[in-house]
Amino acid sequence: MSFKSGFVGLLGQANAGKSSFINALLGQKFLIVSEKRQSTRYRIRCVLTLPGAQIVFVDTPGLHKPVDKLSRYLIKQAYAALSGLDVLVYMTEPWGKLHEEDQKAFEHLKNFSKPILLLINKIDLADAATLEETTRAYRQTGLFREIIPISCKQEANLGLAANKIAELLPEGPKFFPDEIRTDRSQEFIIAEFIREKIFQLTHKEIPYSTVVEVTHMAEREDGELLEIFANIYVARESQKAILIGSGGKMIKQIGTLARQEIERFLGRKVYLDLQVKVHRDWNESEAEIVRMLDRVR
Ligand SMILES: Nc1nc2c(ncn2[C@@H]2O[C@H](COP(=O)(O)OP(=O)(O)O)[C@@H](O)[C@H]2O)c(=O)[nH]1
Ligand SMILES: [Mg+2]
Repeated sequence: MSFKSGFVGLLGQANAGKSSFINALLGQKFLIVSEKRQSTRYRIRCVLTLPGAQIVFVDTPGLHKPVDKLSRYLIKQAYAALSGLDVLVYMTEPWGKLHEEDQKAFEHLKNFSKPILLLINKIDLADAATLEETTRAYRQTGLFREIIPISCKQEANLGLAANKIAELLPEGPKFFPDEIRTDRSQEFIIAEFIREKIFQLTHKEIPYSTVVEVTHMAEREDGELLEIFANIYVARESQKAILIGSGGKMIKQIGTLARQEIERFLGRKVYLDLQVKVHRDWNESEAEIVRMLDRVR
């Protein structure tokens, strides 16, 4: 049998579980996951190499109603990622009906010429009847080559989903060596873990106003610790005060959780130094948004 390979985009509303799905398939956490909407900001490629196929997943910012300049920019990026894909995976949840926001997204997909596969995630939260209704409602759109119910949480049907995706890929070469699982640097993933903890611990506009940049990573002289220095940029002085917290309590908590996550990822002890800086109104203009998001590579 010939080898198959290609680029597979994940699209769906914010919070459907797109990043969780890729992490679960790769068996290691590369992408941040959050209960809050719109945590994914970057187009990140993750590579799953199977015996007969290589799937290059492209995680995109989720779709949702744009509320400000940053979210408008992110939604534009999600649709821009569609060109150049071989297969599209649309992810939704068992709502029991066709969700209005999905319906709107499907308008954009009508002319998409490549196969689209629907994953109904979080089936651990739905009863059989609701799942059946959901499946029926989405099948009626006529958009999908396959509809697969999955649960990232319970790791249900994940292998099945991966195999179905692989089947839909064109014949092609191995783009990445077997051991490569993401196209992003360690610094990038570490910055993302810090951002994940900010999403977990802060509220309202704070998580959406931060950009994290790892500025320095070096072995400490005694060889025991890896020292990591990072800047957290916010858009206003008031946000800086909240992020630091009274007596530095908040930033300490973010640092502790981030350090643990980074240590799990690298499999070694690290020292993490976080500095909060103000880059005034960075999220107010598209030019500045692009510049700030580009700091992290
Ligand atoms: N109950 C349940 N929760 C899930 C499942 N998959 C993801 N989640 C949760 O849904 C939230 C959003 O997940 P995330 O992967 O960040 O979604 P994304 O915005 O589509 O990338 C997180 O709180 C996840 O833990 C699942 O199969 N079952
Ligand atoms: Mg995500």
